[in-house]
Amino acid sequence: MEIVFASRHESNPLEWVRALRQALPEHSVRLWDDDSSPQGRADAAVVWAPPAELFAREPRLTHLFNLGAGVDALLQMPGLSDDITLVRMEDGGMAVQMAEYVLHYLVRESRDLGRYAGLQAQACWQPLDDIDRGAWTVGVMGGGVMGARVAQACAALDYPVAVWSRSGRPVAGAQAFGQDGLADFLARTRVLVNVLPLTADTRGILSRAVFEQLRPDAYLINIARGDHLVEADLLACLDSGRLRGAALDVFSREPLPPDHPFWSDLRIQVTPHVAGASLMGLTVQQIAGKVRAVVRGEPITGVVDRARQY
Ligand code: NDP
Ligand code: OXD
Repeated sequence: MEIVFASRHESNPLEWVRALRQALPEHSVRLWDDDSSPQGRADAAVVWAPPAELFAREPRLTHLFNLGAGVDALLQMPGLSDDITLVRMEDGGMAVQMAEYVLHYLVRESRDLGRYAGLQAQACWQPLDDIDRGAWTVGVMGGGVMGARVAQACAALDYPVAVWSRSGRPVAGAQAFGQDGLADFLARTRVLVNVLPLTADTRGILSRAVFEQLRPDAYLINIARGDHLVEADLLACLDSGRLRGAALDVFSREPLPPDHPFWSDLRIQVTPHVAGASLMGLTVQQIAGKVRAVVRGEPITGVVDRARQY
């Protein structure tokens, strides 16, 4: 196979190319070159935010290996032919980081650790109430690779956990809800964690209608995509006291513009889309295994269902 590495995101593309060449010595791996004339020789591309000209310049592509789990942006790219098999990253070291991220904010809120920072500033020695773990049900939207790991991590700390997914597939340590169970899922949730893929069905799902069904004093953690969230509804629900706060890793516009109100809102914790980063070693190993399987004519996992959009 000839494989082109075409990512506008990685700061070290040559390192990725080197790692792919090492893992796939029997194949040809090259770096996308903006200046070169049309090549049209690549069979596969390894991508994250690839250049817009990719499909015009490489019309022979049969496989696109995404460096991330979410394929929403790729699916929007003009020129992406239905004939190309789109393969997403399955974990690649991201799931444990997503779990860490959620645990950080879950523990911070449920243990009132943010308030202790305020008390320290006043040199005030004042123990706050003990945690009532049963009152901090975590509701995870999305029970896939990321959602299941997040749910299991929260359950391992004895938080009650509920997971909502399309199929309602069971997740160890959590109560599973299918698509029809959304109202029941929300009614028991205090900390709402979003790890859904962004699709036509899930865009804007983090809205006032959902927030109003949560338990009182609820907290939102969005680590999936910015377009899941209706920003005005979040601000309105924070103002009304319906929500106590939010941790947001992803935004409709990234980077988040400097004048965006989220930056200075003390009820909101902002991070720059870093909740889970695919790790080079694991990622390259996974892609190399799939390339070899494709060449042998064997089926692979992680193939995106274009109709479902994930
Ligand atoms: P998966 O495909 O493994 O899981 C998706 C889950 O969402 C499945 O459980 C699926 O249900 C469920 N789902 C999809 N559509 C619906 C719907 N309409 N209603 C209810 N449930 C639905 O994806 P991953 O867990 O690997 O990744 C999820 C997302 O996390 C990515 O798409 C990406 O946007 C985001 N992400 C963000 C990162 C960051 O750094 N912030 C890092 C990595 C991922 P079912 O099981 O029934 O199919
Ligand atoms: C992903 C991401 O989808 O990092 O993998 O956002």
